[in-house]
Amino acid sequence: MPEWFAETLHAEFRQHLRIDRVIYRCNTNLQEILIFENSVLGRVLVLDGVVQTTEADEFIYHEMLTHVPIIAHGFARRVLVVGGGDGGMIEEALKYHCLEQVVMVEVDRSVVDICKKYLPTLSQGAFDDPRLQLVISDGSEYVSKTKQRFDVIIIDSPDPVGPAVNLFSDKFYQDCRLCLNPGGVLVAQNGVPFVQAQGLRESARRLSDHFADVTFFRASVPTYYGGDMAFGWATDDVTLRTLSIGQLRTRFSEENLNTRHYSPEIHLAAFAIPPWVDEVLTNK
Ligand code: AG3
Repeated sequence: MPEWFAETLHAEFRQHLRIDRVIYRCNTNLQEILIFENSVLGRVLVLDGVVQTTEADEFIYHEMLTHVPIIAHGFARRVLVVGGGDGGMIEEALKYHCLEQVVMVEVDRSVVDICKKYLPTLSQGAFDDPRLQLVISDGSEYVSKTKQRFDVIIIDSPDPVGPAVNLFSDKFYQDCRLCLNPGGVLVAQNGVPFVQAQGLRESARRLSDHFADVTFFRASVPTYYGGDMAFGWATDDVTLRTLSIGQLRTRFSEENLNTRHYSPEIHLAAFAIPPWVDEVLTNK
């Protein structure tokens, strides 16, 4: 009998993934880590019973949360990644030669060590890039204390259950706002609206208290089941999401990026929000 992994994130609406081989399993002092192999998804990273990423579809999520804000910003030099211990986000961000520094703040050192070893295709050596500064700390504590300033902040958090709730709080968004250079932009994973509408509504309300322009953009990531995922977008510079397709194409081709999901057309389309999601946002 094959063994199955049942995701427990949504009590009434589950997904089951077949475990072809367990690669690694442990409890750190912060969470339970499981890595297993599935013949369709490749290696799957699970934290506290929730799928975080898989070798097969990680590129969609990581490309969208890096290239959309960095291309929209246009001249980012300093990027902060909160979370992202698997290294998928820094791998995408460090593709930009113009980036001088990427600071990654991950709360659990074991996630970094284990992912480097068992999921190397995610980071592809990015942990060795001299432009990376890795900080092992709670992200909310880091942004409340640091004197460093950033052009782009990427919040690559788990869902707002357990320790990650801090990364969705009003105080955290306010501190992030203070860490942004003028013209800076914050993006954040905000769950799947069809199954997590309440969380989306709360994030929209909290972000709107601190930023002039708040919206969401979308991508469909198969293992974050239930429909499109929403990514929070918050900035004081309203022009960042009014770039024309021509401007996006120019910036994209200048960078010579090798992407599988992101394109200038996908970038523009991602900001089209269906009315039922818009309703969640306007009834905040
Ligand atoms: N962090 C986002 C996981 C979200 C899963 N949630 C869900 N299915 N609603 C992923 C970390 C990848 N670097």
